[in-house]
Amino acid sequence: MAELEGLEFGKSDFVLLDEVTMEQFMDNLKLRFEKGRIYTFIGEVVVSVNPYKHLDIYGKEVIEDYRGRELYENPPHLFAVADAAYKAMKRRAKDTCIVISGESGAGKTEASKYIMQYIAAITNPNQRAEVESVKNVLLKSNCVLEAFGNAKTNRNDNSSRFGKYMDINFNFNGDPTGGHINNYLLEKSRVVQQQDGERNFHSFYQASNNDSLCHKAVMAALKVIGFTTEEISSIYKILSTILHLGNLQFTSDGEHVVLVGEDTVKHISELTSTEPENTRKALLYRTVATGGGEVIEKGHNEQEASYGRDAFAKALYERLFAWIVGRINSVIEVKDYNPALHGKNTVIGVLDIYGFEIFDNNSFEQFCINYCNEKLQQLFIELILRQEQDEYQREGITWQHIEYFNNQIIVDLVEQPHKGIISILDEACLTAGKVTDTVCLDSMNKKLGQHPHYTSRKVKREREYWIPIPVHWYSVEGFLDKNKDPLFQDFKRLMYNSSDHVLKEMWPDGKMSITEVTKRPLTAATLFKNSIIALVDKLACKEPYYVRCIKPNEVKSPLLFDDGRCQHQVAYLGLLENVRVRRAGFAYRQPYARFLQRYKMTCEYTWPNHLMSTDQEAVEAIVNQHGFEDDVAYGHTKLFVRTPRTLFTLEQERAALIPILVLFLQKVWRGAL
Ligand code: AOV
Ligand code: MG
Repeated sequence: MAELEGLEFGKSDFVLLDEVTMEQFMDNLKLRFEKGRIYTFIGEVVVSVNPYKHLDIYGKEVIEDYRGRELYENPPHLFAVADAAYKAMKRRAKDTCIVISGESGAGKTEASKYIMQYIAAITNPNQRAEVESVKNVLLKSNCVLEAFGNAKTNRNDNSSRFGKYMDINFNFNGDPTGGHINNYLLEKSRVVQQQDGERNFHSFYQASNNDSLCHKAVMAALKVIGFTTEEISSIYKILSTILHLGNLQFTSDGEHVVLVGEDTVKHISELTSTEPENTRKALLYRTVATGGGEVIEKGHNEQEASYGRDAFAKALYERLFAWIVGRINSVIEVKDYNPALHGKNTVIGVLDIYGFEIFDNNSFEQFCINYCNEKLQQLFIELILRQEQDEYQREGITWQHIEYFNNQIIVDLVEQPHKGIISILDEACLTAGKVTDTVCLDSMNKKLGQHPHYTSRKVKREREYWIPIPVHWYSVEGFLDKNKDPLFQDFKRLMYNSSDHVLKEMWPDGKMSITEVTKRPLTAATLFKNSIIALVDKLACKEPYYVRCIKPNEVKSPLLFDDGRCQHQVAYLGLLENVRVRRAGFAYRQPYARFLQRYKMTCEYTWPNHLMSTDQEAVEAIVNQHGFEDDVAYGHTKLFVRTPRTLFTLEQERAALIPILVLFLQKVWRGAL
């Protein structure tokens, strides 16, 4: 809060700006960043700018400052939001969620970790062993998931290549009893291909030991979580298998495709506990069912063999990752919880997903990631408006409507049944025969050509087409293949027949024979869409808290505030509209009893106790004595305050009175009065 921090640090809540203009917003954001004040409120929303340097603001003492306090009692901080979500959960038995958004490298994952650390620090004061162990697993899971799901990209050295939503369950005491992690679309294409300057997932470098410090930390975390030695060994064998697959080449002897380097096949079969002959066969042939129900083996050509190898490597990694998440879930899942005995089981959800990303060449993965961010933006709009409206209505206060850019139109463009981009992609994937990316794009042009937010263009290189969703261009090349995501059944069967139990467990669908595999699996985009819709439903039924992260520059510098880049983010995150909604409405609201409790000392009619018939009347006495009548509205159960200035004044007065009161009470106690 500006007054708590001093005016030289700018306004701690954007609601306090003299005028809500982009210029004032940016000036304030920049000033605060330059002064090392990376957090600023918009009411209950925290805007965070990545400092790109270590700040000493997350320690034990700071945690204590925020514990159990109200938002406006301390300077803006992630901890304030974490505490608000925790308080709502504990005091009002509400399920809450903290949604962290912002583009790649803006600081979402770091924020989610600080929030989890805060929650861990303020819970379980009695140090009960079973709660401590749950907390430990929850915290350690970050280290493991980052090792396997993060990678260096051109935007972020530790970029999340999967989306993560973690529910933390609490008992009636407010102590964590368990949790559940949902992961969303791991960017598995990275296993076989990375853009210039990027790396594969961290786990590969750790496994080959050029990153031994991190490797040790991951091993320790795996053990704390409860992975067995056998499981850990299987994990690393799978990583080695993938590395060996990368070395496997094919050539042709004129008639057949042959493997270059039989030794590699031997290593792979050893690592996967499969028969070398079966491994060889899966790499060179595929089993197909003919129309007459006959099963034959068909040899690959060179291109098919390489394609099959890559699809296999990607699937191995994807399934390994999903298995790790499932294994962590099996440890943290809440067991034996009896609501009749233990009270309501409440939840805080923390969402840390890959942020908007725009590269020089954007492919299917960026299309999915950005679609997901559009959905979350839509939810933000929905909830911020809906929540405000609901609250005013409930409390009998008139609401003034604010115009937003509603990005529903973009969301529809992507996901609408029969008409949206995903639908058109799926249709192309289901069409028999050879449908190319270009044909699919033609179909999109035909169906979406009139859409105000869709255009396509052909760029220099032949076969390179682009689909734009406002300001984002995507190369359609590879879309169909990534959407179809085929993997020959032979690989699935090979893995299912492995004598490595852990590996086998990851491939239950390898049990099916080729004649049983008739149903077309859902496409990657549709699976992703369904999972994101389910996620949004999950978030929408919880009380949301928001952290909006901003990336100050492209060069990871702690000193540079790139005005253009920052302004762009402020605009598309809708932060200015957010401030307007907060200002048009009432920035702060408090139940009468709580307001009274805190400020009764500032009014002669309410200190030490009031004689009025209701708390509301007593609150009115405080408001009138200070002349704040124009700045407040009285709801059925709460006082609504338009500007934070009112609360600042009361806070200051309270702070000035406390030492006097303490002195007074000491004198009374000593009998001096
Ligand atoms: P992201 O999660 O938003 O990107 P990260 O949380 O990984 O971004 O942050 C990127 C890097 O910025 C971190 O590795 C830190 O070096 C630095 N950083 C972020 N927040 C802080 C902070 N509070 N204090 C100090 N350094 C920080 V992505 O996962 O790419 O969308 O997919
Ligand atoms: Mg991240």
